[in-house]
Amino acid sequence: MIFRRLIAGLLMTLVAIASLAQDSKADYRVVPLPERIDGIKSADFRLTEQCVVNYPMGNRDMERNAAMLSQYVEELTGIHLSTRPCKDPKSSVSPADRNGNISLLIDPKEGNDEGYSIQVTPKGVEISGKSPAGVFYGIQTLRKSLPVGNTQAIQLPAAQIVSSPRFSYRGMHLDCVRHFFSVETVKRYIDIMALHGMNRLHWHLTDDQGWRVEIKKYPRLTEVGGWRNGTTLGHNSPVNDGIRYGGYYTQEEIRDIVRYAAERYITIIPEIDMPGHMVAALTAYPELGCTGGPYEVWTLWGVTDDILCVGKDHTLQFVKDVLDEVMQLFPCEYIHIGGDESPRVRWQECPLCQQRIRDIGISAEGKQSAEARLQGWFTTQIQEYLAQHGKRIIGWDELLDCNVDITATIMSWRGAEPGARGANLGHDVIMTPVDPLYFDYYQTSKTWNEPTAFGGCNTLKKVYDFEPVASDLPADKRRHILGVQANVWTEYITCEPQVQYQVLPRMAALAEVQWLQPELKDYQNFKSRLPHLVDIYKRYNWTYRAKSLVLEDEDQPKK
Ligand code: TNX
Repeated sequence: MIFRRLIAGLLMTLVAIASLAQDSKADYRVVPLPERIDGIKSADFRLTEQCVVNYPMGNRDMERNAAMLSQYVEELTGIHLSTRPCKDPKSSVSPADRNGNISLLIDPKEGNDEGYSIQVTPKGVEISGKSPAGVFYGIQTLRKSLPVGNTQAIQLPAAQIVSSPRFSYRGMHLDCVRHFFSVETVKRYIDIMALHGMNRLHWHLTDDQGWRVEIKKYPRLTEVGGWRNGTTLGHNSPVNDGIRYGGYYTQEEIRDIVRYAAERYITIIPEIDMPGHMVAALTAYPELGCTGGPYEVWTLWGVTDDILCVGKDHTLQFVKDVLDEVMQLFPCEYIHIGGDESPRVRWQECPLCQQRIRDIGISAEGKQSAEARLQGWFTTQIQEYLAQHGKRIIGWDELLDCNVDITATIMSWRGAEPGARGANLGHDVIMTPVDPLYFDYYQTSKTWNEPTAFGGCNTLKKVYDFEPVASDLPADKRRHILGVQANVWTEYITCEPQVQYQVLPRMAALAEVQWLQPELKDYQNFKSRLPHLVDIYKRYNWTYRAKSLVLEDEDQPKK
């Protein structure tokens, strides 16, 4: 008996020693899956603390890329890599210097602006891209290929890896109005996006329930509009918690977040929703409404009849003033001006709005009422103003119903059909249909034991299977589909772990929709690669829905 125990103990010790001696191995089959992974018949590259990350001297973006790679490697494996500027790591670093190291390179010959290639040989690792953004995505792939856990050395199999994204717009949205999230939380959301190769954050900053961006010219927007006298309980119940709730981002904080995102090649597109979803602003400045109020920052969810009065020149001036400051804060090409869920009942009764309709000479046409066309006129005014400042607008798909200019980019949310319709008309389009890309919806039909969600059922598989380009969209219209985004409305999402739970791992499925050509997509294969990505989530202490890792009923074809 003792003898058997001794043998068993000895065996276990031997196994432990053997696994210690054996370096852990990287696996390049990450999420999103690179387009090509070609193994090279050669020895592995051995990554240890002796490796240096080379980057081109004088290139600030690449310097940051190198620092981030070093940080990622340390976070996941405990291996510390130092970074080093080189004149040109490809040509002018002596082979001795290049040997045994990782070199980040700009290579104008790379095809896609955001594409990358990774070359691993026993002599070293080279990550190249046409732009620093491409190199960054290569870095993310290398990062995700690493075994998670502290170690001394990692074997990187020799290989040539090449990839580029299918879509140029790869977005996530975050509603910071219905619930307010701290600067740190938003930055972590940006970190999560970066891990998934995404490049646009659509930031919902104003709505009926709060105004969250400091506007110096109109301080009451945040002083008054930033706060509500409670939040409805349950699904829009008559019971209100009566607790004053709110908050806002100062301009300094916004600049800090915009910079943080830009360093991760993520452009933030702010949304200032108009003419509807404006009760917070109306509460602060009641003269902006048709009835003059009084109004109260809304404590319910849904759609209200109180919207901006566009019969008053003052309202247009207000919007332009606000956008002046917003444009200063957000250097991106686009401003999202909302345009959704804008009932026009107040306009029907408002003498000033009716006068406006007569003055500009519009009337009902086809299915569009005069008031619908008034929203089109208002949107065009704002669009032209922004165009004078070199900016373009994005708006929700309701804009298709009110005669807006073709240069407006449409966000298709009420299904995929408006997106196809918009593209056929010649609008650029971003696909973000409720089904399956509303991540505020449940992830399963078995909703017991799930945190309260808006409703619906958008499973991991549904997200994965989403095809953004309608099969009958003519070839010459396909280029109008700029990309894909998932939305996170936060009526029922009150804290950061819940935000993370709603998006993870659905963001992983979305990343493959955004990056992979359809013929490369394979759900079962994706699911086999997912656990490793989840190990990374765990390493960062991010909350995720573990049940989505196992095969669920929802994955099975309907009987
Ligand atoms: C619709 S999507 C909205 C939001 C809600 C969301 C809830 C859109 C343009 N409007 O105001 O928060 O549904 O899922």
